[in-house]
Amino acid sequence: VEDVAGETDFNSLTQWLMTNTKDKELTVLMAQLALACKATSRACAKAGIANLFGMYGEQNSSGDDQKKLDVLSNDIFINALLKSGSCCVLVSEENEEPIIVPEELAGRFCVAFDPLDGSSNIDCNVSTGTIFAVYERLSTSPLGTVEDILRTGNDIVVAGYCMYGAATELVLCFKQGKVERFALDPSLGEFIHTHANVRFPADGGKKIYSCNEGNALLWDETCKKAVQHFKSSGYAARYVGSMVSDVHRTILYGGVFIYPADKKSTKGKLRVLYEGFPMALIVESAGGIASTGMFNGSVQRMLDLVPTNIHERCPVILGSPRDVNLILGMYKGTD
Ligand code: AHM
Ligand code: MG
Repeated sequence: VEDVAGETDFNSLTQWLMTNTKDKELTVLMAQLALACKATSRACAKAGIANLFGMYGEQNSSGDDQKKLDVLSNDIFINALLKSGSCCVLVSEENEEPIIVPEELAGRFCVAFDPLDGSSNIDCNVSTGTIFAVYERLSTSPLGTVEDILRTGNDIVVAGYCMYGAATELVLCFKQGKVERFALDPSLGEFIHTHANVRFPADGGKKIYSCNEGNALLWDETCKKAVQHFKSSGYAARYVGSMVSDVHRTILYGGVFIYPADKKSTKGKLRVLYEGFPMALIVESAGGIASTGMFNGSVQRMLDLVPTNIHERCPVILGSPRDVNLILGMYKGTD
């Protein structure tokens, strides 16, 4: 039968998960994560009408002021993950302490997540996103422990992000797998598989550098030099200020995203467990590079870090090999 509008030839996320994941507990977990993304997408879309813009009135684990949507999306993710029966430890940007799931609800997986990243963009209706990393627990005790999640990024089972933009998009990457894109069809309420095996443009793609250049005076000399190089080589500057959007564009168009350490924030701003690691796994799986740049005396592959604190930060340099290697070469003194 001819598919006139191209609207009957599609696969849902549910179909994709059940076909590609043999692990039932993980499939249920992923379905609950997708449900939480849909609920968060709906909350963002109706925020102006439902009086969900603005401050909640408390500070989160890092002393950041919490917005109403930060709190709501955090509740959505925690409830969905607890209900999955698949999790034993949850780490959220919005909770100072890890959540150890009670035995009667507990399963094999640990999830670190930032429920609504890009908080500064919430109230002006610019894109935000959710970022998450799933680990399988190591311990055999009745309850999960924080050690089950304080592990290198190489142990991640699934990494993903959901972007609440002009369209809501879920991007998933299973360990040693490919990067897959799903778009939310709001009328169906379903994520539809739109792109398989997403890869960086082969030639490095568009010449784009993405960073908060307002901090440039605080950067180290190499970072300043690298950005100066991009500017004098015809690169365009693009910076949304939401990591999900900036990384999504970097993967699809090419270029480089940088959030370096600086004189004030000596470990950078972004968090290892629920910002750096999941994005690093997705970027590497799409053929890119994710590094810390010079950090604690050496240039490190991001996924090799071993966090000792659930809210630990690290500098981030990620993107197409063409551009990331140029910066890393400068750090290593070869350029
Ligand atoms: P948040 O978790 O408080 O939202 O902060 C993380 C966000 C990232 O999405 C983004 O890459 C970065 O902070 C932007 O920071 P800045 O406003 O300093 O440029
Ligand atoms: Mg964040």
